[in-house]
Amino acid sequence: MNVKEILNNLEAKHPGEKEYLQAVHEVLESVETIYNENPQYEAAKIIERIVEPDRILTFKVTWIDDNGNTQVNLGYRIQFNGAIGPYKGGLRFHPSVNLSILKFLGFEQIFKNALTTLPMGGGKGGSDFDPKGKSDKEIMRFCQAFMLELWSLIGPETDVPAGDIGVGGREIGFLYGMYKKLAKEHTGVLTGKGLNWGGSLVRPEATGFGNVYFTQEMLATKGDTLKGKTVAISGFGNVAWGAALKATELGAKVVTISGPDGYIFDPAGLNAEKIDYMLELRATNNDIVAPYADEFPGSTFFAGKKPWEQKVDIALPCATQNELNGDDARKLVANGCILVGEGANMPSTEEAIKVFHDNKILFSPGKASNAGGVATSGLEMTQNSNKLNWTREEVDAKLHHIMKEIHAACVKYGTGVDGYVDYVKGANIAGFLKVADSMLDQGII
Ligand code: NDP
Ligand code: 2IT
Repeated sequence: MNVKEILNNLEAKHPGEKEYLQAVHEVLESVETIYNENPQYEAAKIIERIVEPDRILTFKVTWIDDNGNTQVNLGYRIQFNGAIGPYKGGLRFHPSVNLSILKFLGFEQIFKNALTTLPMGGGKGGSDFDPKGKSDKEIMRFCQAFMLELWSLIGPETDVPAGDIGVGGREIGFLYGMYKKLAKEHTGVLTGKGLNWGGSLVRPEATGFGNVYFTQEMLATKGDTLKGKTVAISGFGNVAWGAALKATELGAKVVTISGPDGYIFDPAGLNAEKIDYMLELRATNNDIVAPYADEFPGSTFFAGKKPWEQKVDIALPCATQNELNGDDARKLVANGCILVGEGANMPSTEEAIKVFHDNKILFSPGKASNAGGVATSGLEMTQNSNKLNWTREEVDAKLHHIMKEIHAACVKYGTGVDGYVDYVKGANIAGFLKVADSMLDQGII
């Protein structure tokens, strides 16, 4: 069957799963030529097998809130593809979570993890639980109830979850505590752990740092650097924080952050104090950035707007999927933006990516430029199995090296005849080849 037929069948089989179909469409479009040139993939039905998860686990999570009321949420873990290592990927707690969103994230994770050079398969999970406004005790009870269902399905050599939207160090702590109580062992079953009990230095910063290291590599292909560049960042969570820290350290001026309520424009640029404040805002569990404007005079809050309307050199979308559409992309390009580096997963719509490619600006897809998070999770797994801790410098150097390797892989498979690098194509082909060839080696299973 050719790629178009496979896609049509998939659309018929999973109608309405729009994020999942969007992610699959992008990858299959990139690998179509390679697939057509290598009949062994069609013979082993590699694409039909790679687009469907190995298994999807769904469960009910019941817990008691602070008022004594019973609450019911849905929990999921998708073990998508284990060809190159244990299933690996984050958990997302957000009211929007559904099967389509987790399938898109799990599918992307397969290729992202393959690009890291480390042995990790692809997985994702989460719940429609809304952390907004919840007390610490409620978060703890929910995490414990979630792990009560999940624990028997995961393990350090089987499936290793981590954080994503709504799941950070606090949640990983509560999840780990319950896993340990049930399994009666300390293992590297989760990553993003606290430093005192098996976590890795640099993991909290890793996704944002990696995104900026990848940005540096892209700029270097044009003989350029971050110094003096104006940067728009969206989001104000874990990834946005790490990206703001590293970009600022390297001499760029970060002029925006955003939340679901709107965005902040701060022409003076973020500094250490403002970046710390960003963390405080996030920790309130309220998901609003508006208070920043009162705290730091000279900055302005634009309610209900996105940062992409500002004139900047570089845009780093670090919030959520499909947050940057065709109109936003046209505004960025018209204002002279030279680079868009995705920190979030699939933040740009297909139309936006087309605008970036048509205008030949530097554009990196999340599966390449945000891979530093899961790569450092992989480094945490290695430290756990060796029962040792690396220094900050050691982890950071390994992360930096991995981001350079991912960039090189994108350039290898994505450079066109005119020299323009299509990083989407490069990342998808490099990731696909590693996973597809591993599947061939292991037979029809
Ligand atoms: P966080 O929970 O720390 O922060 C994300 C926050 O952004 C959410 O609370 C959300 O608020 C907010 N947000 C949602 N929509 C918008 C919007 N349109 N504009 C601005 N803010 C918005 O999550 P992370 O920083 O961990 O994740 C951010 C992105 O990075 C996600 O796409 C994630 O999949 C990706 N990622 C994360 C990695 C990690 O290691 N944490 C690794 C690689 C990728 P609300 O809840 O109100 O919607
Ligand atoms: O999207 C991602 O790569 C993550 N949320 C991190 C996954 C991980 O296992 O560290």
